[in-house]
Amino acid sequence: MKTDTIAAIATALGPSGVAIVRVSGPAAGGVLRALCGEASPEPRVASLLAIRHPRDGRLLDRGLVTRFVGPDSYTGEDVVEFSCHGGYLTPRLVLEACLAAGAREAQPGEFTRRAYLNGRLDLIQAEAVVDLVEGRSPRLRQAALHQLERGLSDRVADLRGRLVGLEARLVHHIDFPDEDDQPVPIEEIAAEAEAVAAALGALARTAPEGELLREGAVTVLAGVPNAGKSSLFNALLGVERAIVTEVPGTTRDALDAVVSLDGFPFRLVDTAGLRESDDPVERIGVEVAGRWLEAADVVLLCVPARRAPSDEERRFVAERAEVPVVLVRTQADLADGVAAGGEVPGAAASVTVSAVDGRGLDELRAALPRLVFAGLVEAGSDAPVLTRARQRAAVEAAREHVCAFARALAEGVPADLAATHLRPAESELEALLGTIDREEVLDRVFADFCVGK
Ligand SMILES: Nc1nc2c(ncn2[C@@H]2O[C@H](COP(=O)(O)OP(=O)(O)OP(=O)(O)O)[C@@H](O)[C@H]2O)c(=O)[nH]1
Ligand SMILES: [Mg+2]
Repeated sequence: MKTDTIAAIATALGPSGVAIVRVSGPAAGGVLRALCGEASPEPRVASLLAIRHPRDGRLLDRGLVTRFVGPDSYTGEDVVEFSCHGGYLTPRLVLEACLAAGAREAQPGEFTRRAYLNGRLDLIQAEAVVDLVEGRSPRLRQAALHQLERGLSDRVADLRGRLVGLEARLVHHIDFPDEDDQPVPIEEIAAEAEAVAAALGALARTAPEGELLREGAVTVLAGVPNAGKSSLFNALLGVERAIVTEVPGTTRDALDAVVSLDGFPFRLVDTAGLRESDDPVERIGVEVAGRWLEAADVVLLCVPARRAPSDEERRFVAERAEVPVVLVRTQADLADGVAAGGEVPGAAASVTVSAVDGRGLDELRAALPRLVFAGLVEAGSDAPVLTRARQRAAVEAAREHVCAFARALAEGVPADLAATHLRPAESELEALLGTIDREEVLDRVFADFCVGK
């Protein structure tokens, strides 16, 4: 198939010092000549050149132009990058000039897709590009950079290699099943299979927290009216987003905003105070709060410090065994910092805070990452993390196949039959890396991209 030449503005549109228009494909050199004349700059050296429209030769801008000769480029093809002035008009004009010179406008993610198809990146790295470009939390950035540096790819490739090794060691058993003196005892093969399954399991267990890095942990502030939810929401955000009044039932609609705590993303949701109400608007607010509570990754149950938690509040905690509920004793400045009523069974943590003098807020900020991202906090920033459902599904499927293989060996199934579980495990990991193409997988991966990447 003949590839065409694509072009796009690779930087965000708007006033900026510099914008980059990127061109990739066999005609990139021709586009460069059409815009900048015959003197072709040395590869990988930025040259200050006049950029002109190919039709009428009018000056569009003067900028740094760099050409890359495939395969030594981002996409693996011939690439030209025009660094022109930013803003609303100049980059658009330079792009139009590239199109007039024979390029066509790139689809979202098309540069990275070409990089993948030309073997410059694997699929995990391609996904990491999206997270690096779009992610807003420092820990997601770290995970994405680690993936881009092949941290996860190397781990996956290593596990796949061990599966291939298992297959190789089985060959002797398959060819000479009845020999007593096997070069590798079957128990040793089974033990290695168990070890690979365990490593896959450990990787899969990073996924729930890894996926939350991309989405933000839904952190719902709940409690009776006037418990101080909106005040706490504002204090954690550092801006007065939510309306605060002494009137119970102030908050109706849920408000949400993302904050970064110790680099981890939390999507704070301020909700209407939980109570029975005759006011239809407030009733809807309470219903909305209920829906957010169902979606919560962690709940901050706000209870004023000056009184003991009520039976209802204790029940609220007891009924939510599946999500961590932090008991937040609010308005501590009104209670001399001493929370009345003590422990509530089932609470994941208890913190006494004041939105007025700020006490306890740092403790709460520190507690949340440890509760929601415990595994990632523990593992440190250099451990491979699965950040996408696609990655989790592949690793879990591979693990199941390896477990089936180990089970088959344990049950005395002949080696050649047991071995049939290994190929599918390998191919799950290959599809994860993208070493075998599955068109629909590619479409899904690259659907997330913006134009110019
Ligand atoms: N002294 C003191 N007052 C607080 C504190 N937090 C909230 N308040 C006051 O308590 C009242 C209720 O605070 P809100 O933050 O609106 O409470 P809420 O839980 O959002 O209330 P609803 O939206 O009605 O459910 C307001 O008068 C606040 O000024 C605090 O830490 N110290
Ligand atoms: Mg409120």
